[in-house]
Amino acid sequence: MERRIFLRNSAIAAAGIGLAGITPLYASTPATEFTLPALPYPYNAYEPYIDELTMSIHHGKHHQAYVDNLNKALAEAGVTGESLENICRNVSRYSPAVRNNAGGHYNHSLFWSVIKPNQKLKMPTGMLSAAIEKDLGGLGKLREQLSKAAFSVFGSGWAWLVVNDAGRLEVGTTPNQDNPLMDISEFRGKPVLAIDVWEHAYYLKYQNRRPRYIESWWNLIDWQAAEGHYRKL
Ligand code: MN3
Repeated sequence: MERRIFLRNSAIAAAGIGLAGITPLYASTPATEFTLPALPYPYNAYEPYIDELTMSIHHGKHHQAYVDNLNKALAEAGVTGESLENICRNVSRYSPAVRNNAGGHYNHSLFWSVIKPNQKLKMPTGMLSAAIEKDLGGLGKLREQLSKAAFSVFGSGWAWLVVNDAGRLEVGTTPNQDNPLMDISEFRGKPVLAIDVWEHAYYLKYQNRRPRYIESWWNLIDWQAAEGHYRKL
């Protein structure tokens, strides 16, 4: 086994990430039909940071619609057996419907995978922690940069922590349901963390107070899962 993959798998096993919940590997498997990933916790478990009704509509309606519309758009294009990651990487070859819905499915899957209720671990550890120190100047700086990026998205979109082509952590944003894997994206890299700043992600509880939602989101970050994504890269 390649050393990098071995280290990653060991880390995932050590962190207890695996069969339960959303694994970091969901997006690299070729699929004939995409399905909505189940959340590992009930919708009300993310209270008080994200309310039950928002979780239920966001996951059960919005994300489900991206999955359904992606399957429909791929069927219309006669595409089958591609992984979600590959579709994103080569998205310029596909229709706008594939771009919007593959992005929607990928982005939300990643978003759910890095939040967890009753988070005991309040900061990154291991390789991710070291990289945050080295590339961004520490957790405080990451928090500042990513919060600012999330706040700055005009209209609907996402803010990200990624590993860029130079192998360094970088913070940036994408509009709509674009993501940093996409060949059409100005901001490129492999995602480690993602925050959804579409109004549907926070409006029921926070209304126009996007900064309050962003602050709350930091309480839910699953740093073990984020490190799983980081090691996988
Ligand atoms: Mn959303």
